[in-house]
Amino acid sequence: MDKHLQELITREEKRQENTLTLIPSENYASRAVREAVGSVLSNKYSEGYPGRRYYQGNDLVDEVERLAIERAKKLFNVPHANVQPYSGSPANSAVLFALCEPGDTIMGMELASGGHLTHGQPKITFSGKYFRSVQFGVEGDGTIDYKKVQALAKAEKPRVIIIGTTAYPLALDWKLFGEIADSVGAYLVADIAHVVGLIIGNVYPSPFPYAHIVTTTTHKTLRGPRGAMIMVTEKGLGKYGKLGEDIDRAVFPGLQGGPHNNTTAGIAQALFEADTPEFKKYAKQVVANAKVLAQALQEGSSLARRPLARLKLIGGGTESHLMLVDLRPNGLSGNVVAEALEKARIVCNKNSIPGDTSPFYPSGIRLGTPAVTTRGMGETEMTKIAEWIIKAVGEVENEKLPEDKDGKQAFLKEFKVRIKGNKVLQEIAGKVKDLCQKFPVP
Ligand code: DSN
Repeated sequence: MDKHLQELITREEKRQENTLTLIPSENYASRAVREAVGSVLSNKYSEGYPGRRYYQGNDLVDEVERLAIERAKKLFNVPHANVQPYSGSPANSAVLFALCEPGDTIMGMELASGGHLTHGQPKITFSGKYFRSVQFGVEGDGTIDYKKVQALAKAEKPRVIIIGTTAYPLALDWKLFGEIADSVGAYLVADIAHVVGLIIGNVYPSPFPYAHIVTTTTHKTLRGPRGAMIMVTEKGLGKYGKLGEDIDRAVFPGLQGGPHNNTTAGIAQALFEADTPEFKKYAKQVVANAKVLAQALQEGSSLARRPLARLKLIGGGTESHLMLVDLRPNGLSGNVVAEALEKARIVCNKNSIPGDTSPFYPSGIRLGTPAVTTRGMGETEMTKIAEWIIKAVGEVENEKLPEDKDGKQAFLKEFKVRIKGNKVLQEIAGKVKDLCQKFPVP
């Protein structure tokens, strides 16, 4: 391999080994998944679907794709699955193209309240530009008011209600969303990208009985390759018998060309791994770890400086794999805290909290436990990590981001250099490295 490229990949491998990944959408795929993704299947073109391809030489690719489809159908107990979408956004695009005409009304949860760009974010996304998007947010306490959702659906009569979370820590009431969709004749699309592994482990509510279509990425809590799936439920087929065919046609030839067969193989492998008692144990531990981390962050640490000894969490905690820290009581921005934590080898992401208007300069950080759980960490480690986070936040308690945009950029540039010399962050980084070495990346 080109030495420069080889070196970059090796350094990234070391970075992953020696840091704590707390980004809730990241995880470690098994060696078997990575081998499938790096296999010769990547060399083959296969436009079409198993048994009906536009190229010769696809008998084995057909078997691989059938394996992935059958495993998805069995694991989620659905009558139809498409494993070809390149990732989550293309999967959601395909669903909206299959169900709607341009200008039709779609309804979803705002990005700043924990939804996703593809759920109708206005102005800047296809889902907000090609469709008439209506959105709801969360209440002051960070929870969804389902009565307001019902009223919005009644007033706007959307053709599709698309629901899923990237930064909403609490469990969704899928039954209620199903009833709301049914009451206005809308399709309910559940985007379970973040929580799919938790649903497999029965530690998060399942939308399958209530939604018509379920989409998911395959690389988050599922621990597969970067890809996605679209599943049509019994209820979806009951509403419209040709829904599966319409979804398939929207994916290919509607939006995509040749499927990434190497990714399809990685999905088949990930579904094989997910259909095991070990996977269910991991899923349970992800949520148990998140609850401990959330509680410890809220209770605070004796190691931290006052008054920063506690952190405020949106929604008051978590019922999933993730939590959202509201840094407004600390007068801090997500940018400053995420940067400081990275210096301490704790990798998270700055994140909008409800009411934020700039996703690039938000008032929160998002933390999650899937990756550290995959490494084998448990409650004891979560308590330590919480102490380190609180201590690191304490180190930057006076670092206020200026109001104007140019000032913010200049401040962050200077801060990033200056923070390198912080002794406390260096000390935490050393402890994190020791912990990482005790829990190797699989
Ligand atoms: N980018 C993903 C996340 O981090 O949540 C959502 O698609």
